[in-house]
Amino acid sequence: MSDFILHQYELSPFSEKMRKVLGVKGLTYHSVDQPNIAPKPALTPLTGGYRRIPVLQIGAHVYCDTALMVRELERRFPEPCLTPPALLGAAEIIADWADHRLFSMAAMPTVVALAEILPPEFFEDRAKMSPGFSAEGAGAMVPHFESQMLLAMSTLDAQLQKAPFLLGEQLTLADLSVYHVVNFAAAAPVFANSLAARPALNDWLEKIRAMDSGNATSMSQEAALDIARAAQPDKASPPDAIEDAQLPVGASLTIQADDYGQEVTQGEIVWTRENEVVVHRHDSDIGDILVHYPKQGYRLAVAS
Ligand SMILES: N[C@@H](CCC(=O)N[C@@H](CS)C(=O)NCC(=O)O)C(=O)O
Repeated sequence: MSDFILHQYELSPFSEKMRKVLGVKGLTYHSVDQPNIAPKPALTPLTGGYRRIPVLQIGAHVYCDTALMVRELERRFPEPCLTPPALLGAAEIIADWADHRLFSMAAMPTVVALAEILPPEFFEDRAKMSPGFSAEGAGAMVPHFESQMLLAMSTLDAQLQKAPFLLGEQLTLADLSVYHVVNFAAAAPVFANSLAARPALNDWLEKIRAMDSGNATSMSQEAALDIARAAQPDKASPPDAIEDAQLPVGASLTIQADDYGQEVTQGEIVWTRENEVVVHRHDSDIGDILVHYPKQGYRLAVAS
């Protein structure tokens, strides 16, 4: 029986990134369906506020942000390795570009194209979530993002004419991070047409679509919360924990994404790595939880 619980929803591109990472690793996991708009009453007791998807739960440990989840899975399951050490820095830089910049180009035109299958409150929810996004003005923002995304697709296609994967002969984190965005964007006719005209990009997309997505069994929200209630988090720091003078152990910390979905998690710092911070929180319903965040992409404020 697997210990991994992925809180996700089917249409979520970042969940698709994680499903493919779990597939590369050949892992079995539980999948818990969460809503695609706030509120998320069976998710936020685990995270303390963070509402983005996916979230990885392992007992009473909760991992926010796919960048951190990927590192955690590589650490726990080094074989098969998703990204060889010699390509890791380059792959993480491309992943950061894809998860933020490329995703921001693709998201608006794609959700506008998908409007009919989305809940009526979707645009209002995203307007609250993203500074600069207005529910009424969504349509007007489409042409600019569309043209930016088409340029990016052209660059990706040019690269993939030269090598089967973005960093050469083998699949890495760079591919899966770009893949989840292009795969989602393909739902918009303008991007589907662009793919049809770019065989190298299209073949690469189909190749990754055909790859394994791990072995998922569905789990109810309540069962996942029960697992958190029954588990005790492990507060021991790992061998590569560091002393970060800016983030002293025991201090009260607030954590907030620096882009969109800025709900705050607050807790006491338990340990930190170079690019990870772990806080302890007590939830009145589910008890003690350790929430893990990457440092990159998050505003960290210690209470003075
Ligand atoms: N940087 C985050 C981004 C996650 C993200 O933007 N997820 C989208 C869904 S794919 C989201 O949470 N949208 C709002 C929602 O689903 O409520 C990560 O890598 O996990």
